[in-house]
Amino acid sequence: MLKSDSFYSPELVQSHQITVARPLAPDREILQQGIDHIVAKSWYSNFGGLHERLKVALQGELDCESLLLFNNGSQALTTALRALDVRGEAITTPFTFPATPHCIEWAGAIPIFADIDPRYMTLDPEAVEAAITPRTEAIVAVHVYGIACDVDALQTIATKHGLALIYDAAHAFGVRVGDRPIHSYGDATMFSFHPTKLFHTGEGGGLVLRDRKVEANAILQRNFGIRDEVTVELAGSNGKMNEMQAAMGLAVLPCVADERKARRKLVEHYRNELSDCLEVHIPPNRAHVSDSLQYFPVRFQSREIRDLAYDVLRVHNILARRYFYPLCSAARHYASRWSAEAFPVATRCSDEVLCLPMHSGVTNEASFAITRLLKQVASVALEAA
Ligand code: T4K
Repeated sequence: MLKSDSFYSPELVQSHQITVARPLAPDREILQQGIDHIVAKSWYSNFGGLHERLKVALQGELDCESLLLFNNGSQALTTALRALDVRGEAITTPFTFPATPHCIEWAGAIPIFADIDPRYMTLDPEAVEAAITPRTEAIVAVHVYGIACDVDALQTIATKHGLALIYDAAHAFGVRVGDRPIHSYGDATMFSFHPTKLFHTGEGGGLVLRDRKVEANAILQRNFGIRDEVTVELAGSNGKMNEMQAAMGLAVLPCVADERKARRKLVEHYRNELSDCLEVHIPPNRAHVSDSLQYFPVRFQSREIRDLAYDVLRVHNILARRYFYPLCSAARHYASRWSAEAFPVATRCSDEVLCLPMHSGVTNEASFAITRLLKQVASVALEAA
């Protein structure tokens, strides 16, 4: 087996770690103003002025009439499931961050994994339909890497079987399908505002709900079920975004446009340099879906070559990540219910994908080192095959 050491090129070693993600730095002046506001008002959480300002700003940015802010994306997703009263089985993808199935469990429902589409890596509608039982109540689909799911096919299935359709759009901030924003599909869409995301609030999340009654329930769920000083309607959780998070969001939002520009340039570099390297496959996005610029996944022909590429980059101080390996269905908590062979397509994706560093901190030098090293791995791996 090829060893990463044999690819060692001292001149390509980066002087500092190039990580898969780097949080977008806030505008320091706006952040300071936010902190001053919080201290002056002595208002730190529970829907203060900054929370309201961020909500309005994000509604404009994301093109939605109503958006609920949360302390993280996982709370937002769990709240969506609770507000839609999903307690039975919820069909989801094993090719995701563990938060997705965990949220289903936190809401008191049962995650049922189904296989994914080989081209786009999102839930395969046929596999979803095959997984439906009398206990199925929801589909929880993930726009993985910001690649939109087959939204029309999933909606058809959800409507036919009377299921709630919930989207985990943790990776899909600002994505549009044609002229429609991504959250205009399904009953609920969750966004993550974790610092590894294009837009962030330190930790945070957003939730868009189609139905105003469901939204009213989600608002209660987010704040202990409290309606007013003397009325507690239900056993809600604490999902509130606090004022420091909102201050961060207000200071990060104006920087997103420049970050997008830098990421587009990086994507162009990756694409130009890797397009003639057939052993490094760049997964396509669906037609008419805008690029989330969140992750840059590439696929290799086997787990061995992918892991070699991962190791070779590491040796050069470049920390690409194997999102999402291993599959959620293989995690100890879920593995007893699912055989390793149950999801052949997801298994292949999980074995073959490597997410390259994707942020404005990737210098020209680093981006050239990344593509040069990947091409070397690919050509040697090809010879060895
Ligand atoms: N659904 C999906 C599909 C998701 O991907 C996620 C989260 C969720 C739901 C849940 O949303 P949240 O509840 O988190 O809002 C990271 C993130 O922590 C996680 O939010 C994200 N997905 C996942 C894909 O990536 P890890 O375990 O890989 O994080 P970590 O600590 O290894 O960080 C990754 C890289 O980012 C590091 O190499 C360094 C860099 N980094 C990270 C942090 C936190 C920084 O440079 N600065 C930082 O502050 O999960």
